[in-house]
Amino acid sequence: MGRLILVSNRLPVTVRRGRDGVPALIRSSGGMVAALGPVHEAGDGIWLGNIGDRLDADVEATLEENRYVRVPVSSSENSAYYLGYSNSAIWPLFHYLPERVRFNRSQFATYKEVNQRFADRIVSIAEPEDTIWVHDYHLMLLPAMIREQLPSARIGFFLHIPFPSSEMFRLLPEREEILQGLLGADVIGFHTYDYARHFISTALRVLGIHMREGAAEINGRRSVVAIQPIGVDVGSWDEMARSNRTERRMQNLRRSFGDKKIILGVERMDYTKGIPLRLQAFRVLLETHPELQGKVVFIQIAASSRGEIPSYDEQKREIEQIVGQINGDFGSPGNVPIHYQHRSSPANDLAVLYRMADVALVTPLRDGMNLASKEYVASQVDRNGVLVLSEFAGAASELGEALRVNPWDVEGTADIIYQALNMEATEKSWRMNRMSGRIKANDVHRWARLAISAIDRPGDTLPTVLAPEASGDLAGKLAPLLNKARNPVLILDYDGTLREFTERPEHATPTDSVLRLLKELEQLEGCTVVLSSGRDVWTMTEWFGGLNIVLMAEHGAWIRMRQTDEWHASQNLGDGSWKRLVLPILTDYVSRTPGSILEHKTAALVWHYRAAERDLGTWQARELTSQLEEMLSNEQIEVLEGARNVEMRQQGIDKGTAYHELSSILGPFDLVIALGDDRTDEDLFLALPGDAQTISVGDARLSSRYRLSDPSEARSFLRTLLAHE
Ligand code: GDG
Repeated sequence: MGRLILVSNRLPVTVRRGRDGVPALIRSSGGMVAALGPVHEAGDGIWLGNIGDRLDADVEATLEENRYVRVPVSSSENSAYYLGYSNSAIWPLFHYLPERVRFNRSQFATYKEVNQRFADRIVSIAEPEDTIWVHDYHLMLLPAMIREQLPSARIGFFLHIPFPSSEMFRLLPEREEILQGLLGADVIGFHTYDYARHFISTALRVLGIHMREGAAEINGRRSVVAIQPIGVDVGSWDEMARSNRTERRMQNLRRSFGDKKIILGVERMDYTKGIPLRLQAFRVLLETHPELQGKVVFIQIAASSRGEIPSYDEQKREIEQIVGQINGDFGSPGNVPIHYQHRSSPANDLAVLYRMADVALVTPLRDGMNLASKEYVASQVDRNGVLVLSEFAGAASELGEALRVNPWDVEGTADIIYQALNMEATEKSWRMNRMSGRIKANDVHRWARLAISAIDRPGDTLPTVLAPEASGDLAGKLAPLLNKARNPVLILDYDGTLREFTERPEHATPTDSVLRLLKELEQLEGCTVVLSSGRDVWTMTEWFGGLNIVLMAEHGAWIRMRQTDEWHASQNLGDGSWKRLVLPILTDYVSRTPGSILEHKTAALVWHYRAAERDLGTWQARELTSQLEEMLSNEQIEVLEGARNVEMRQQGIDKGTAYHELSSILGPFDLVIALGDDRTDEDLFLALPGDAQTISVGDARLSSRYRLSDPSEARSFLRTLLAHE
């Protein structure tokens, strides 16, 4: 396992000199830094980014000691690359505000130069085993630039902002280049299903690349789209909110505000955050409910950000004007309706406000995720506040118990604020409880762990190219080998190999033609015919019990040698106590993924999503797989992604070990012909001798010698093989 190389536009630290003049590094605030800071500090990895263009030698040395690698960006480059292309073109466009977009070719040229500088620096330090994880819209060309120089590097990319619909994206003059840049990554992560979907349709529309089930093959390599919703450091917000300091501060604030209800807004000053419309909604609230005047106070924190960009400065002036008007119209001595702060507060001061606020107004016009909404929930230790959340924030897809608003509907927002202020305590507490449970289970540390393991995912080490399609006379080629062999074995998988899939597994009963074929194979002189399936004993007996062939159920957990024999359990079969651990999670996935079902087996549990909405099922499967892999890492349990299913099964029970068991009884075999279609068959293919004739059916990337396109081709191959007999 190599090192983790994190890459972001800015390094996550600032340098401050102590009284003794010695430079010290202070960790910056923000979600990504909270997530990755501890990963970086605890590991032996490297973090690359920009931190000003001129540094003293001792500062450079301190950075180096802490494994921070500076990529220098001059201030003129910064204006073109960061303030220009990144924040005056990409940022507004990706937030659906094209009227704010300023495209400029020379700024793009600088963006490209800076990305190339990052790439060259990475290439100069990366080692073959390293995992490179690139962050955000400032570095979208970087994955392909690294790939060009390091073709087999493991590269992940994560976008913190929305990925817009293709209608919006295609306004970008450099649309092809940006997409190609991203597709250089092995995994491209987004916060939500919608952004991932937009990316996939944009890849098709702009580049003509078909991403099937969220993945595309690019120059013989797989690029996968992943949904990775970022979380917050729940533990740390909870601790800050419960601290004695917070208690003391709350008492002080209570003295200033009396029993006024507190409405809170927290964000960077940014036109995407919807502050002016929110203030207008507050005005409408005071107008339509005059009884609230003097009874509520609105605290708006708008930490300064990107002030050098004219549109940010305009936004600041607009907000200040509205605040002035509302305070002028509704305030009186001793009653200031809006407390507005245009500077950053320390995080523990935010925790005080989050804990106290009766209502948090999070009403961005668009937001990739929005961490403030989750920080509010994490700090609501008394469970007596209400979150009002814009439907255009990524967080809305996770925080379903928030009161949802369309921020453009000012009157509607005012109505919802009123509803929030008047909500019953029990309702507040159940809503908050449910959200709190969810954000705790998906905190930022888990996000980082899962995302990093997705980049290193062993699943992706499957062969990256398809086996060559078999020519028409594969049977003609193999028949002489079969005729010559003294003790051959023919191993057949059932679902997806001999028989087409159906929406529900129980509907895939063998057709007459499959049964007829198996009957004929049963007669193959001197050849052991094995039907090796993931199905349970009961189904195998009912469907194939009458055939005199070897049957394997549950991937070899059970074997029946002859028609007249009993089924025998594999020696590796345990007591199944691990199932209790995973059943609650699987039940949750069944309810969150309409159409999916759970299958119980002796040595396995299988979540099937064939009947679920195609892309949703695929992504839920990936999420489930990562969650289970993490959870079961200390158990003797493996998690396998099959053909539209995820299977958890005991280790040591697979088609490969079942083959060895069979071979020790009926072998050695001098010819093996094996047909299969998914990962469970890969176990068999890998266990077979090098000269085995392995055939994959369908388009899964398995280590087979040949490939047939579907079960009907597989059946006709077998029929032709019989005909040559
Ligand atoms: C981008 C995406 C995505 C705010 N004021 C102060 C302060 N903050 C902190 C908050 C929060 C962070 O800034 C803001 O995070 P958001 O997620 O709300 O928004 P962006 O900065 O736009 O972040 C966004 C995020 O990346 C992560 O992927 O969610 O959609 O736009 O943590 O607490 N922190 C301190 N003082 C302040 O006054 N200390």
